[in-house]
Amino acid sequence: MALGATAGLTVYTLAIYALMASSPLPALQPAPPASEPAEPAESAPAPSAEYSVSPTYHVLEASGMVRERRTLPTRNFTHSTQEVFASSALGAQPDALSAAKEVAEAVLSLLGDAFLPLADGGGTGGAWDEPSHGWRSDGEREAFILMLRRLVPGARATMLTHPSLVSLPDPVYVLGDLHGNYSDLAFFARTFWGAGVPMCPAKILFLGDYVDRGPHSVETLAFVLALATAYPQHVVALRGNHELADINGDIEVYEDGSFRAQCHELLGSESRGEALWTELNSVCETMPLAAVINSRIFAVHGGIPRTCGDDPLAAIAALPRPLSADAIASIMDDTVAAELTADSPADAPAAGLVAAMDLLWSDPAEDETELAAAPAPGFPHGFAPSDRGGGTAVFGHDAVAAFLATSGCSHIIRAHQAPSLGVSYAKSAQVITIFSSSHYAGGHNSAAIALVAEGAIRVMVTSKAGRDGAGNAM
Ligand SMILES: [Mn+2]
Repeated sequence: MALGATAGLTVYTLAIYALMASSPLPALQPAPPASEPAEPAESAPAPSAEYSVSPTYHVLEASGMVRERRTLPTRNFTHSTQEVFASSALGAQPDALSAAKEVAEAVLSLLGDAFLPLADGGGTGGAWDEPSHGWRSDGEREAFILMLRRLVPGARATMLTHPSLVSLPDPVYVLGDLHGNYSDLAFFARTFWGAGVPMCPAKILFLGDYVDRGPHSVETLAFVLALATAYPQHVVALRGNHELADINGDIEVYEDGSFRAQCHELLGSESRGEALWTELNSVCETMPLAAVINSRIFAVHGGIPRTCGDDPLAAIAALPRPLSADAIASIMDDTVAAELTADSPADAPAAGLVAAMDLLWSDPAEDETELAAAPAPGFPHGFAPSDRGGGTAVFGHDAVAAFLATSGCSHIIRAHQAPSLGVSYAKSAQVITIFSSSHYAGGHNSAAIALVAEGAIRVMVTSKAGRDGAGNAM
């Protein structure tokens, strides 16, 4: 495959106004003239030989969530139409996953109907870590908790229907860290799939870090899990390093922003909260670890792995799940990770755990000279220890070039860091960082979303105007 023929992949950055969801979006800039003829899509899907008509239709509520599904009336249909319905893929869905879909839609309906924006909440002028939304009634909050707990087995089963490396065709919306920022997630949902996921032609790929830091970890994770469970063909939720129980359980570090503390708070008691926290972490252990869009765009929370040898995509696809947080934590020690990977990283014992750690934790190196000057045991050429510690890595130009060459990919989209514009470009713009939670940790950063479509990676960012770190309108 011709790596050089990707000049058509262009990147746009547009500012949109986060607080003005109803205003029309600015038009995309016209594409620059291509310097060479566009290469035909490498894996253009074969035209579908036959279409079926969905036997159900969706009734939406005002916020775009599915309120109910109705079956089309049958009396006006011909016999052949009925046969199409009977043979549709929907009808072939296994019962357990079908039941999970119903529960997931109930979770989404409760969030859409009863978890409502506060008049002076974070999204409209409150401080970054203060609630932007609230439950309309205790009864509805309890119903949500009940349905969320009921969702856990189906969410796990649905996650495990995906391989560890998910392949997606474009178009795909890609969102980075959300960190309990329900307000920004709701904004993106309204703006980009406001008519409901089933009517959105693009797939939706979340890059992890749904919990911690922001005020609504439980509801944010619930929204993403429910979307991914209700629409597994449309929505994929990857795991981030905050989907590790030793991180999201650390109340000492994250205090009120801790996912675990927020479970305690939402459920009104530590013991009830612990049960929900444990159950939701059991779903996190089943989340896929990376994705590849059109076999060309590698998408992951942190970065590329140091131990994957000559066929990194196959090695990532082979990573086992469920993958316990304890297993990853067991190697997160500078000396342990170094010993595991010292001689021949791809053959090292627990190379898979090191790969998983890198997928969740690594960053592009900021300083290439430092990277080249400081070889360290356990870090192959192109990699170096990260300031994050615990054996985590940063990767440089050479590591990116090797990964792209062996994987056949042209770009890497990842999250995990909070650029002030919501997006940043590294390693000759081959590594693109997307962060989808504005005002992160009291800062002034914008939130971003990427669209991979039509041979381009387009990025939109929310306006930095709106509120400052102290919650004042700007
Ligand atoms: Mn992260």
